[in-house]
Amino acid sequence: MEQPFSDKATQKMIKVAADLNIETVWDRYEGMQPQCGFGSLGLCCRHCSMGPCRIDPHGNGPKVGVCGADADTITARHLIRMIAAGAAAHSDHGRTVVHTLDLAAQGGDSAYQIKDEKKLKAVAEIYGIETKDREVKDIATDLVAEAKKEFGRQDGSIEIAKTAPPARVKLWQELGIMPRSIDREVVETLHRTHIGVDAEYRHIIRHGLRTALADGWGGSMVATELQDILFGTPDPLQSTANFGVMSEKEVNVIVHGHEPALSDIIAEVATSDEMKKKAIAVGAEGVSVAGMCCTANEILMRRGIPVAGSFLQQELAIMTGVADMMIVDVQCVMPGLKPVADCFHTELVTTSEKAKIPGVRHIEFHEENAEKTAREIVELAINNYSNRKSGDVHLPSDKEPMIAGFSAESVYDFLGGTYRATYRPLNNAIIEGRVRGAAGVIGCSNPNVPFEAGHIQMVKELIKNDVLVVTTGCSAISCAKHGLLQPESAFKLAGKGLQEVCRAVGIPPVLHMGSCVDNSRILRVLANVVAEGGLGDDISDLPAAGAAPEWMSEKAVAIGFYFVASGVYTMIGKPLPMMGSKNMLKYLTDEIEEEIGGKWAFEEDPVEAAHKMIRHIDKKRELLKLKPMIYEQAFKVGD
Ligand code: NFS
Ligand code: SF4
Repeated sequence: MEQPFSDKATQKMIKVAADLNIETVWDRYEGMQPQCGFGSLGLCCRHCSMGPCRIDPHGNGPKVGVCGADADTITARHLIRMIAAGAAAHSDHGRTVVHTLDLAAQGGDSAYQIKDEKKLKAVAEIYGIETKDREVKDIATDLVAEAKKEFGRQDGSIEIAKTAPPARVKLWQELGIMPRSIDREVVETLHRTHIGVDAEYRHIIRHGLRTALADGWGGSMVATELQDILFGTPDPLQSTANFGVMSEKEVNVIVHGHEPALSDIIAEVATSDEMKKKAIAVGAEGVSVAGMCCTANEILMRRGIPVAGSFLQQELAIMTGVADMMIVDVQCVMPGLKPVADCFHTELVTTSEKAKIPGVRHIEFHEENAEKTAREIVELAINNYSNRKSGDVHLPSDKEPMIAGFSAESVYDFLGGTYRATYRPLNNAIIEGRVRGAAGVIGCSNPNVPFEAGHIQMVKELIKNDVLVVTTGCSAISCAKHGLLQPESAFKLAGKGLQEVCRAVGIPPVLHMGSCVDNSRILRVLANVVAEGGLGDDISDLPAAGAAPEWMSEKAVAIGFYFVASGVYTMIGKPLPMMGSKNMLKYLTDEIEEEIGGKWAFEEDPVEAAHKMIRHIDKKRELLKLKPMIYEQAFKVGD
């Protein structure tokens, strides 16, 4: 299909797909056109069987559903169900991590250990757990008990959410949106959106905000913090990204999905001497593991495992002909992988008790026997190596080096130096006008826009204008593939002020902060910057913005809403599916700011979107009465 692919490896693989006549996500997207206008505008409802109903936005058709729900109600209900689904996905991931920490705490022959005791203590203290002179396993056991409550508590509030800036917590309490627990808010969303319950769109969105907060400052944060305890808090490290990370001479195992519990063990087992010997016995030089989507980000951040590609590249990875195995767990795994795998020797394996694909081999993974399952899987991959057909091999050699592994903690160390961990230098750089502000550019890729152009063009425009960028998820993978995660990119692409800061501390102008649940790291950084002082007393005071230029998943909707609820100006490309309601549009992109300090913005042109974010950043600089920027800026407000 006609798409300008800026990434050479993808370009080559798209050609392979066309030559072999194998359908990809882009072909299916094209085949789906024209997509339903009612759905795109958020104007259809299937919440009961008096429907389905659809609202006619312009003509003389119905303006309300059979029950009387209007466009405002229908769009709001639909949106907060998206939030609930996204929050559920992130938080269920978090729940698995709690279970894994439980196993590690119990010790015995568990494959998991507590790798970061310092972080264990720090997180335990958030929950008021005594840490002094206590055994690690006892602290962990208490933490597991507290973490479990975050999911099912009936009254009170999510404890870890109280680590937000005090002014923010107070606002949430006043608005009645302090989340009680993850499950409770998700369930209430489903209840409220059942036929004939909540019909007032602002009231519905209010609860959507609460549900989203239960994700960002709840489930996702628990996932990130506990994963750090288990697998280690990331520190900057080097790695590489794109299809070229796979090797023709090695057995290639691709781990795809989201949860690191399995992939971490796979990475360990696959790189063992024992498996290397087995690989040599079948004629390969060893076993190589590469990640896809957020699983990639998880094992990259802590182990430096290379990244094969992002969401839209999953089918193409199989078409390289060298993927001896692709193991998947949950989320963002396309059922469309199966027909592609059928054309190649790739062994596709599902592993989660929650996710199967018809006709695909299922080897169920449970944390209790992690190592055994990992061995079984890696051996299967090794045995599949001899089935590789040389005529099927189309492996592009393209790959890019990168630095990844930034966390709220490592930003501390980096900017402050080893002896003085602090955010002061970052705050000062903003206050003095070297760094204009900060932006989080995150999220998916979507075939409805030119692949990666949204991420890359936006990020380049931001750093050119001295905006420090943090990135996660598939956006981070796109940045990596385009060389933006290298310190040199500061000299080539960043404005002079940002360049100076990057040079002084040796960081790229774009910091990879992990997977999508790790967006909670960005929340933590924002809270730390507020706490450091000099930039207002709430996140909404900061010269900062967020963006998901190519979003597609419900998780992205949940993330966007928790950023808005945290006081952040949040930009996406294609609008949320609610454009059929003028009231909702006005509310979400304007009036809501008055209530919560953050708001949504939609702009499909990534450069223009970056300019809107910069305008917001400048507005905040002005309100804080910060010094003018030291150096001339490429984009000036008023341009
Ligand atoms: Ni995030 Fe990660 Fe990627 Fe989007 Fe999917 S892999 S959890 S949802 S597509 S960024
Ligand atoms: Fe139609 Fe109302 Fe039922 Fe939705 S809930 S399908 S708008 S009758």
